[in-house]
Amino acid sequence: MMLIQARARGPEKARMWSRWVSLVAIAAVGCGGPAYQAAKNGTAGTGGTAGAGGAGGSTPERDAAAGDTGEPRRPNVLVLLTDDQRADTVHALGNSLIHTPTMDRLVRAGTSFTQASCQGGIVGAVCVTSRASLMTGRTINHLQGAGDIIPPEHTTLPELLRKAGYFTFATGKWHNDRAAWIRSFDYGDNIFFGAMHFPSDGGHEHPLLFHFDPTGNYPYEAMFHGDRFSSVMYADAAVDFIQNLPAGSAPFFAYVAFTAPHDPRTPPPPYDTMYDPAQIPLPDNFLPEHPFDDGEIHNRDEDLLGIPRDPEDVKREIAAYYGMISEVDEQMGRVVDAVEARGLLDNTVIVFAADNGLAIGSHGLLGKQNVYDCSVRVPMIVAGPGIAANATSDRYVYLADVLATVASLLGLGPPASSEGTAVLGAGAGTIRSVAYHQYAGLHRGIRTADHWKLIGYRLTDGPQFDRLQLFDLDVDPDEINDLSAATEHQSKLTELQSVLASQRALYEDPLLGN
Ligand SMILES: [Ca+2]
Repeated sequence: MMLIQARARGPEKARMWSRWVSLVAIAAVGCGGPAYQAAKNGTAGTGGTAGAGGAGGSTPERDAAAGDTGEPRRPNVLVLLTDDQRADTVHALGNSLIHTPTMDRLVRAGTSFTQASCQGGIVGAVCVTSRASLMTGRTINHLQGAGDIIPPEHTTLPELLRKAGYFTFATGKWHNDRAAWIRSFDYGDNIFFGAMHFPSDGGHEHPLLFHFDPTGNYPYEAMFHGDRFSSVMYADAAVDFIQNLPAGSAPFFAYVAFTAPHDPRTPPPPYDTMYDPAQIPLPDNFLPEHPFDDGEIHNRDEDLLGIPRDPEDVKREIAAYYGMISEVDEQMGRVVDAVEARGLLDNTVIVFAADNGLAIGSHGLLGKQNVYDCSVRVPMIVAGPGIAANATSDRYVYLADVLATVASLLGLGPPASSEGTAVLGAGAGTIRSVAYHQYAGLHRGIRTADHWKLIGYRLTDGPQFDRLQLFDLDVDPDEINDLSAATEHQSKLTELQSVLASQRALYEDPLLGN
């Protein structure tokens, strides 16, 4: 049901510009920080304040260099986040079927982390946990609850940058509490506070959004239905923000959180017919149903198709999913182009990632409520000044590492609450050799440096795992052949059970058992 009519495009844009200018003025009075003063005065930031993390923050030299001397200054940061995008859906990273020219451009421009992942989910809404982890750099069991609320003591990346003099902007999905959004961002537009664009709420075609509210109240009555596809609404807001940046303003942090390719998978033309379901191959690990009840066989995501899965239905879902990805790729491209058009591309760090993957036919599953690679691995590319171009890394990087990595690239110290590892820049640390994943109270998994994977399923109330799966990812990257019962692999199984126990202890799994 359309609750509120979409607003006209022209007046909306004019209103945005006036709000942005007003906000800069309000913020300048309220904070007096160099970013706001610089934005207000139309000059680059000077004076400087220490970064929130102290070490590595602004220095007089750095800030002097940020003046009108033509010298390089601290880079802008653009985060492009997609929703439920599997790691294997980028053309330049090996998917010959899919069309992703913008993601491919980022692959060529930066470093792709081909084994990046979220750590999993506390509840079915995996997005909540993964986004809280991305924003705060905290590991899965060190969030508040499932991450629904990001408490003030968990400093977010935009909070860190705000304190370092950045002007922070957001558009798109925020699946955590509004107070954390308000703490994090100076400005935003076409803001979606929610989980997904339910068809009954207008779907992707008419997403329920907010304009920026300087009072921070965001009353229900202010919500409006967008009149363009969700990705277009978010790209429009980001492009407008970038195009209207005052000349010489403070560096910006822009968080563009698309809701595609999350279902409902309803790509608009021409993306709705871009992929012919008849030409879509089933994934190698397709199954009509999961080999056993993993405790999560029925939930909203899994019930989108009946069991057993009909191969033709799965092909149609994948075709629509790919259409959604190509559509959001085009909108991402508009944002990158806007940065380039302002002459800022050479001094902007771009992070592209997704919050989690999706099974969509793999293993007989459709959703992300599991710890198979299809669901925990995500695309992650970082491009920008000083970052190796057209490079790949197969290290086990988490979304929780993004905060420390961006801070490292900017010469900032991460906040004390961050637990991630910087994987690029001057502050880069040693990247872990084991990746740990968990889902709710049910699934626990590890991937090891020698490319083995162990998953434990806790399907009863006892402390022990009721079922194990062992995969040799070198020869079986699709996790098809469970070797846990193979006689020749019992020593490996025992070894990995010990590693899994150590990882559960390291990340303080609240369900510690075996
Ligand atoms: Ca998601």
